[in-house]
Amino acid sequence: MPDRLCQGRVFRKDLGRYLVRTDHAVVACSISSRLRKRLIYPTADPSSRRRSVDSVKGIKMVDPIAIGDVVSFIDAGDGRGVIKEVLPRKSKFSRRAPGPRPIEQVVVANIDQAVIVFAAAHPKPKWTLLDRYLVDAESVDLPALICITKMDLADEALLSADVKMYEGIEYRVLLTSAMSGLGLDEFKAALRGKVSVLLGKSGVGKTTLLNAIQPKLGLRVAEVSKSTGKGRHTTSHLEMFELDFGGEIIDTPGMKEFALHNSGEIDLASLFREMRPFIGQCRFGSNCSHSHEPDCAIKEAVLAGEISERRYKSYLRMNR
Ligand SMILES: Nc1nc2c(ncn2[C@@H]2O[C@H](COP(=O)(O)OP(=O)(O)OP(=O)(O)O)[C@@H](O)[C@H]2O)c(=O)[nH]1
Ligand SMILES: [Mg+2]
Ligand SMILES: [Zn+2]
Repeated sequence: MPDRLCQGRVFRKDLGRYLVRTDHAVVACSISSRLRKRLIYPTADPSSRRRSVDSVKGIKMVDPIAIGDVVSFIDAGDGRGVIKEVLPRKSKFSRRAPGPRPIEQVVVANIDQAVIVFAAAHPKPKWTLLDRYLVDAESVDLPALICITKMDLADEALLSADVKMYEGIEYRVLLTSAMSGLGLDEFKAALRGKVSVLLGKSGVGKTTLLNAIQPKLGLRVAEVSKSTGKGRHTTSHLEMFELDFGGEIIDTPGMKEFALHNSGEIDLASLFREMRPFIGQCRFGSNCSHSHEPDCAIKEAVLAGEISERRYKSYLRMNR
C-alpha cells in the first residue's frame, strides 16, 4: 500500500513528538531525518570547520518545527506519522537559541496576531516591557493587541493616561477581568477567526483569560507569589487550542521577551510606529541614533510632545 501523505497543523510538542491536528484526527508525528538535516544544516558555515562543528552541537537545542507549523506527513494509520515537510510560513515569531552564535529558533508560526497581556495590578504593569513586545511584533509585521487584565484589582483612572497614549499611536487596548467578566465579549470578538498568540510575563493571567473564554479547557493556573510578586511559571509549554467560537490561540509560558532574531538589520526607530514620520529628517540623516546628536527630528518631536517621553525612554534603553 502506498504511503498516505496528509496535511495538518502542529499544535503541541510532547516528549519529542509533534502532535498534529488534521480535519478529522490527531496524529503523533516524528520528524524525518532528511528533513531535520535539510532544515538545520544551512545554518552551519561551510568555510570554517570549527564553526560547523559547534553548530552541529547546537542542533540539539534548535527545533526545526514550531507550534502552528503546517506540515505534510506520512500517516502510518495507527495514530502515528512521520513529518516530511514544513510548508512555507506566512508569519513567525522567533527567538535566539542559546549558544555562542545566534541561531534562530522559531517559536510559533502562521499566527495572525499577538495578544500582549498585562495585569492592571499584581504584578503591576511594566510599560517598558510592553514596548519591547510591541517592537518585536512590529519587527515581524505582526498586528498586536494589548490586553490589560485583572481590572477588578485596579482603578481605571490610574491607567487611563497610559491606555490613551497607546490608543493614540493606534494600538487597540482591551480592558478585561477574568474575575468580573469585564471585556470578555470584546476579547472573544477580537480572537474570532484568527490564530493568536498570548504573550506576557508569568502571573499576568494569560491562562486564566483563556479559561474564562473557554471554560472547558480547565487549564492550570497558579497564584502570584505573595513574597516576590512574581508569577510561578505555571504554563510550562506552548500549546495551540481551538476556540469553540472560531479561531485558535496559543498559550505561552511567561516568556520575558522574544529576542529579536535579526536585530541590527532593522532600524529600531522604525519599529516605534510614532517615530516613523521623523526618520530621515535628522541633521545626520540615517546615521542619527536619536540620542545625543544635534538637530534630531525625533528628539524635537519628544520635546514638542508629539512622541511620548516614556516611549522615547524605552527606545533609548533598547538602543543600547
Ligand atoms: N483578581 C484577578 N485575578 C486574576 C485575574 N486573572 C488571573 N488572576 C490570577 O492571577 C494568577 C496568575 O494567573 P495565570 O493565569 O496562571 O497567569 P499566567 O499568565 O498564565 O502565568 P504563567 O502560566 O506562569 O505564564 C492566578 O492566581 C489567577 O487567579 C483577574 O482577572 N482578576
Ligand atoms: Mg499560564
Ligand atoms: Zn535623530
